[in-house]
Amino acid sequence: MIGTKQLINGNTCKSGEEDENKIFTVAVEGNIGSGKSTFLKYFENVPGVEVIPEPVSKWKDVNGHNTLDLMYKDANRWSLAFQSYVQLTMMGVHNVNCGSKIKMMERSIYSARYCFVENLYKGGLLPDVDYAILSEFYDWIQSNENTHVDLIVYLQSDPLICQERIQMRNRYEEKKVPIEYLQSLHDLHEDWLIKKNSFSVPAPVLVINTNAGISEVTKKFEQHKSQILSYS
Ligand code: D5M
Ligand code: MG
Repeated sequence: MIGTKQLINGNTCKSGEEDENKIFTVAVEGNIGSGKSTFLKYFENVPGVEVIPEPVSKWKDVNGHNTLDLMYKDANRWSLAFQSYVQLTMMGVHNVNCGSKIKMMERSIYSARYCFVENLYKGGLLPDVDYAILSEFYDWIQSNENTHVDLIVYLQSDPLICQERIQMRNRYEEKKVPIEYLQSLHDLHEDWLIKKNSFSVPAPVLVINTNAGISEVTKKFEQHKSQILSYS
């Protein structure tokens, strides 16, 4: 039956239409500064594709509080709040029924849990109890919500190159992101999506190396376009 479903974060989405009007969902994964925005910008104007960026603007204004900034400034204190909100807002993105044939989302609830939460925990920035709460929340979402993904596009990039790009774009919150943070996030992406030795991979993975400059990387996106569209 088709109806409107009210989500926990206040958004609404159509429910029950999935089989009749199947959307092909692509999650674009990669380190900070790996070229996700460039990739999404490239696909933004492709007919039949709806691009959904990460809900960063929500993270930066939770009733006036910039939780992304708080997390970068004092991860020990703010990671649980921040990651809870990331899971909530990401669940909202998974639930969006955009009405187009292909939905391309920036990251997913999977990378939030398997890369970012894991990184904080391994780095000693997330106490055992906070990690347990986030894991239980994540497991509940997996059992009760639809977070289906059909394809993962993994933008693979050297952490040093990511760092250069982060410095170039000069986002206020990311001023002090150390190379060690990018390296361990990179390793977690590689373990999950390339070596496949950490967490389950929810969809086939298409790997695009994005170490090169923007024009060469854009050419690669162009080359992969028909391949990605043909999956849907
Ligand atoms: O990601 C935008 C910014 O948000 C960047 O500083 C990384 C940060 N981010 C995204 N997801 C998470 C989670 N789950 N935890 C911590 N930080 C996160 P960008 O890579 O620029 O698209
Ligand atoms: Mg981004």
